[in-house]
Amino acid sequence: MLSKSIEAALNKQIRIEAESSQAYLAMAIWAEVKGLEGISNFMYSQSDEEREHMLKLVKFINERGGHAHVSALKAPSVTFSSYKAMFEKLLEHEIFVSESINELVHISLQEKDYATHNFLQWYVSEQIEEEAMARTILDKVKMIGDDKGGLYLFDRDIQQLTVSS
Ligand code: OFO
Repeated sequence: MLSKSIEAALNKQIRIEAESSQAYLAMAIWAEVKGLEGISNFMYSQSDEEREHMLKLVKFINERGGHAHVSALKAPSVTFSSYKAMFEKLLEHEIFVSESINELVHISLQEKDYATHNFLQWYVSEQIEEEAMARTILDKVKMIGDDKGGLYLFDRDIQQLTVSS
């Protein structure tokens, strides 16, 4: 059985994962409108993954006798000054999510809720992967600079980058 405070903290994380999904959907749409098809497809699948992360939390809360909540979401940014700015925002967001997961892990230990602690380890690993991926992408973007040919190849190749969900 989940304690009320753990249930509330997990529900907060549901909102954060849902907001991540919306933020990445907005990025996918922006990239699509700009004709960056590969980047757009990549962001659509990142958005889907964030929804999976949200659903995993929903199931966990309900299975442990809690009640998962769907709440109002903060509107994401829908335009970006450049695709580099968009990926900077992606890394910034992943760092924010990692901090939120770390805080959850901390609460679960404080309350000696080892089942929740164990469940959260999947999110800890996922965040390591996603932050690393966002950094790799940004390194490539910086290398490309204003080279149009480089952007063309990057847009084609980014579709091969995936993060396991
Ligand atoms: Fe939910 O995985 Fe990153 O944000």
